Amino acid sequence: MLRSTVSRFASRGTRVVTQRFASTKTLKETLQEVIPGKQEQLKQLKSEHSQTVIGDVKVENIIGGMRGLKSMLWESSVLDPNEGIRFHGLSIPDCQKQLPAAPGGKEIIAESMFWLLLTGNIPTEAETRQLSRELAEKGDLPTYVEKLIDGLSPSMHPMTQLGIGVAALNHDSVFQKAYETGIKKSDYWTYTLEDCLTLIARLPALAARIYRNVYKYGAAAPPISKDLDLVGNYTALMGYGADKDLTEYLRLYISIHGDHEGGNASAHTAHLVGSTLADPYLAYSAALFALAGPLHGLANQEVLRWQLAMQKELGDNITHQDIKDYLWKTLKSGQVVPGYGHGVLRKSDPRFIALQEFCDSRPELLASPTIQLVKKTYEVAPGVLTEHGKTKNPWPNVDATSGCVLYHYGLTEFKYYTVIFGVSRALGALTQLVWARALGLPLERPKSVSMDALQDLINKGA
Ligand code: CMX
Repeated sequence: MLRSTVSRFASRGTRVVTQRFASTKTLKETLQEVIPGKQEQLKQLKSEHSQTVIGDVKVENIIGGMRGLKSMLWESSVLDPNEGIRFHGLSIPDCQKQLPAAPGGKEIIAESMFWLLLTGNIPTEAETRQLSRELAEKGDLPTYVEKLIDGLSPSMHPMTQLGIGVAALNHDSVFQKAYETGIKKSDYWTYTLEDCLTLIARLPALAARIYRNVYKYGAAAPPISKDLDLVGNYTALMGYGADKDLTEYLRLYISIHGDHEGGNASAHTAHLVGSTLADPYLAYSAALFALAGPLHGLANQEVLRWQLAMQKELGDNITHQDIKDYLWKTLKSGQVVPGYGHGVLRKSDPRFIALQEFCDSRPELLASPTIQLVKKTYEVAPGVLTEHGKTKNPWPNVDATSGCVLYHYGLTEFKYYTVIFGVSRALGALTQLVWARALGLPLERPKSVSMDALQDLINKGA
């Protein structure tokens, strides 16, 4: 049974009527129940342990990009170097078993992952459907953003366009407007949550519009369907709605790539910018520009570029020795092998493994020359990178395969791949933004030192 509620945060006079499944709690109501416990936990940590020492700061932390330095709170996930990511303690296989899928689908969907990240609870089927519906109802882009995006040059990188579009959406930020009118600190999170939901809801329409403008001569997209989940709508808006396998792949990819604790460049940027009380649109657009760097989110397009160049140079029937030689050629020319290595992980990335298992369950993917090359490279690259001796982690990360599967499915425009990552990472980065406001986390402001100041500290034996 459905009943209707009108969101009190409906922006710009638009009445957003959310269909609610009777007896089902909304995401906000669930979160409201969880917040007091976490606030109490933080209060206790502050009052009882503020001065407890949990580690040292070494010179290598300061000059080495703060690797390994435990210096920020991040509630939704923790990354273990050997086990990989866990979302509120759940591994990717746990999530695959427990989180609701789309009707008729098998893979995790963004809504169930977002619910888990935000509340720490597994949503029911009905809660997941209700959230899908709420997002679909909020998913249309305002006309001013459509016009802005349509006015950008198709030759501008899709990630630049995505960042611009997300920043422009802040025109309707309910947090910003409420802040201007003077709201209580304890209410920050409710307005932030409303903005985060609207932003997640609008990302598919924005990202798909960019895709159509850049690659399909601005062809019109179908309307958002109230009966589809977020990713179902995203593929439909891009023009791939009929491809059920691609949609299932993207559901999995977008869910498991949504959060990777807080220190990675995009998540950390969202947290840093959000800590100034910038609204979620501004915080997440900043994160997207961090994601656009080749050592981070752009790696998925780089992997494919590298693989295709290898395929072109080596032709058919590529042997392990051919790949070995090609890897050495890459390394000797001073380049990194894209898709391998990681700032924290020290084993094969479980996200890589989950995507490989998706391929293993589909004969047509196993027969794809691109996927076969990913598999063969995996058999050779860790040995070569170990012999090369530089990287601390010779194993593949998620990007070693993510773009190659998209390529097989006909989504061949690899400059677009990081945009899909950008749709995904919103799940984790925006979750933390809500929690940062609910917990009243302060403005981030670490101490920097010059090399002379560092030398002085060393001399003093500090
Ligand atoms: N190929 C060649 N050299 C590599 C390498 C790779 N795949 N990975 C690391 N190295 C090198 C580093 O460049 C560094 O060299 P220098 O000492 O000359 O600077 C050295 O090995 C040590 O690096 P590290 O401590 O093992 O790794 P970092 O934490 O510095 O970097 C990462 C991590 C991901 C940037 C790096 O492994 C890399 O550039 N990989 C390829 C790009 C890639 O796949 N990025 C996707 C990351 C996934 C994500 O964003 O989530």
